[in-house]
Amino acid sequence: MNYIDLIRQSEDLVTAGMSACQGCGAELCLRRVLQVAGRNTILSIPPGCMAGAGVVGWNFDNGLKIPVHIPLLDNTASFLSGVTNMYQRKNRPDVNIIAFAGDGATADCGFQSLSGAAERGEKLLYICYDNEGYMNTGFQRSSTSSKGSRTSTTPVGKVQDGKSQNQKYMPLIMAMHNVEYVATASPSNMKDMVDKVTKGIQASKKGFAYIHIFSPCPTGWGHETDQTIEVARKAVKSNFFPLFEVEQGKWKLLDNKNPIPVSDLLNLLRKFSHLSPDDIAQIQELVDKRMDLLRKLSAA
Ligand SMILES: Cc1ncc(C[n+]2csc(CCOP(=O)(O)OP(=O)(O)O)c2C)c(N)n1
Ligand code: SF4
Ligand SMILES: [Mg+2]
Repeated sequence: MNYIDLIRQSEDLVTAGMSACQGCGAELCLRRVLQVAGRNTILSIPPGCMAGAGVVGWNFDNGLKIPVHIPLLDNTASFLSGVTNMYQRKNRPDVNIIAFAGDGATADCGFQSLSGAAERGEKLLYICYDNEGYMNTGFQRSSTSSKGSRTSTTPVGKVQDGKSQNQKYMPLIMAMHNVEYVATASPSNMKDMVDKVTKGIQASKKGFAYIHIFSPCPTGWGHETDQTIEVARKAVKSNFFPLFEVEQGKWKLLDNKNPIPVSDLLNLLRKFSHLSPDDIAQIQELVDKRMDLLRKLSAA
């Protein structure tokens, strides 16, 4: 089925009443993931905005139309390892086992259980929605917050100028686990995302699959709620968030030969409004170096 028909015909598995902020990138991506996955799915969402927004269910007011469980912040991948093993034993490989976890739950608190499940080749799809911070608890920095980000724990003032460390680049770390499938995706390139989620689900029948989604957060990043897709698009077009996939060791990179300057993206976000031209030049250099590395890996 082509992309438009798939989205047009598939059921929205999120009930009314979900309370994510207006313009939330993660909410849009969650809906699309579930439209691709369908009803025969078990989802795990650790504490974070997507759990807090009510998708795991509040009273009988809202929730999902499929089984969904909220594990701890640090054990999503090990929790789902048990679930998928149970379904393999019951000879039910048809059930899609999917995690939808924030960057804090993925790159920080849950990193150990994620890395272990990936190395063991557990048959599941782990999706990280990366809004670059602990948004649900008040916009604290995480290890994926970009250098220079203004967050509630890396403020801008006399002592500090936003986050001073570089971002931990999870997609490459996961690719180096040599799992069945790794991809990055963005809501600005929805057809690409839908294709990758489809492939990720197929790969999860054979082993571990990981997708890292760029998830603009208007409330935490400081952009208008109707700019979410524009932010995501500029992140891709500037190579700030490169789109690639690694399928059984085979790399495919969406190469931007003529990227826009990274300042076109940074200027949209109030979390970067304090940056000097020098700071922006440093971020540009980081972005260019990472893209060069990805080009080399995908050419090898
Ligand atoms: C071990 C532990 N520490 C702290 C918390 C409190 N907590 C709940 S949600 C959350 C933020 C999670 O951030 P992330 O995974 O990036 O998801 P987001 O809120 O950004 O969607 C935190 C710190 C917790 N639930 N468990
Ligand atoms: S704080 Fe950000 S990630 Fe969380 S619900 Fe609001 S827009 Fe979405
Ligand atoms: Mg987060």
